[in-house]
Amino acid sequence: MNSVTKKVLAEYGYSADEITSKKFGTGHINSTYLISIAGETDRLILQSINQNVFREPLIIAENVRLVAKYLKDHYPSYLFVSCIPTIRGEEMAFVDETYWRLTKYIPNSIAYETLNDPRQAFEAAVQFGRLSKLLDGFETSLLKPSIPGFHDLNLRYDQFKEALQNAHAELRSKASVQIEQALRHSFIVDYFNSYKDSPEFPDRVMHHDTKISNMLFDKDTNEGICVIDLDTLMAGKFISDLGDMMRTYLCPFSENEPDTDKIFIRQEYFEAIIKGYLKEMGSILTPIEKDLILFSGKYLIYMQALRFLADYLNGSVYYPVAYPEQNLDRTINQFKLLSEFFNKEKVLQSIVDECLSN
Ligand code: ADP
Ligand code: GN1
Ligand code: MG
Repeated sequence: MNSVTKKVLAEYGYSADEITSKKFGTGHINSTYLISIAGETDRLILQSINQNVFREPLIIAENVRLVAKYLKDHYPSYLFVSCIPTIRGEEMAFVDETYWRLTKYIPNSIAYETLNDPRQAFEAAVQFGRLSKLLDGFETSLLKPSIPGFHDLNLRYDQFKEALQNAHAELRSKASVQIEQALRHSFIVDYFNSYKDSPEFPDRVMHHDTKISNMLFDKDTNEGICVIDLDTLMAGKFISDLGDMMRTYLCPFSENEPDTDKIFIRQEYFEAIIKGYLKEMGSILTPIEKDLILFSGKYLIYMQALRFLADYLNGSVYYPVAYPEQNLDRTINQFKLLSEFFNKEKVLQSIVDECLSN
């Protein structure tokens, strides 16, 4: 174990000779370690917070603390993975200029990278929907944005335009087709703006990162256990969570797949997402929100394409890349997914209508 993790665990009262740690998970943002303690069966998850992304990590800690308290008071049996306090009672440990958090490792759990059964999509949609539903009575304005404007499509579009202006000519030229696609789809931003201030399109508590690796499943029964990765738990529109599920569950291959022939929409997964999400959220979504169910997929896929493209044009400073063109390949992947989504729009809307009428 390296000396920093030793120092961090000392903040939680553990001495170096009783712990072993190993790197864990595949997230883009934070570093995660699985910690075992000699003589104990319960294990722990230790994570350093990426401060280039989260400028004020204590905002995350405070948001999670407020939500954990609300859930404990109102729904005591709900499993919510909150931070274990340090021996000084702090939500996060601050060691060598970095914030760390410790949580319980959920035993017998597994997180998947891709889905191979629509039931996984259903379970995940139920779990993410349940979180927002249980927090329907929570005052959303108490939560501070851990990343300001995180899912604001206007901001993401402006950031893309800025990246375009500042990009090296070579990157601009390599991405010329995708830049044109990004500009051509700006009607998605306009469509969002025509609804964004409607009182029937309220802010709700959103997870904001509903990809399948942020859900824990029971290894034996494959039932959803709980959601994890609460860094972006904050106020937002319901299209964020529902849309990111569509973005990441519908295609059998992830955003990292460079072969666009493999990118297509699995209708049965779409139906599973809608059924699972409506099972929880169906009773509280407003009529306008229900009208925007299909739009949520377009919104999120387009936003992620803009984010990958902007990062490519910026020289890949945000998303880690395994090779120089990876963010361009991810952009190409997301635009292919978006075009598949538009191609299937009618049949997808009919699935939504049918689910809403049941
Ligand atoms: P990142 O922000 O880097 O995506 P996550 O919080 O999603 O970090 O954690 C990365 C991975 O670690 C998850 O996909 C999951 O496999 C595992 N993990 C995280 N927290 C837990 C936990 N409490 N119990 C079990 N596994 C966990
Ligand atoms: C990042 O942390 P991770 O890998 O779950 C990103 C998401 C993107 C996702 C794309 C804070 O999520 O918004 O959708 O990558 N998180 C942040 O894979 O930017
Ligand atoms: Mg994650």
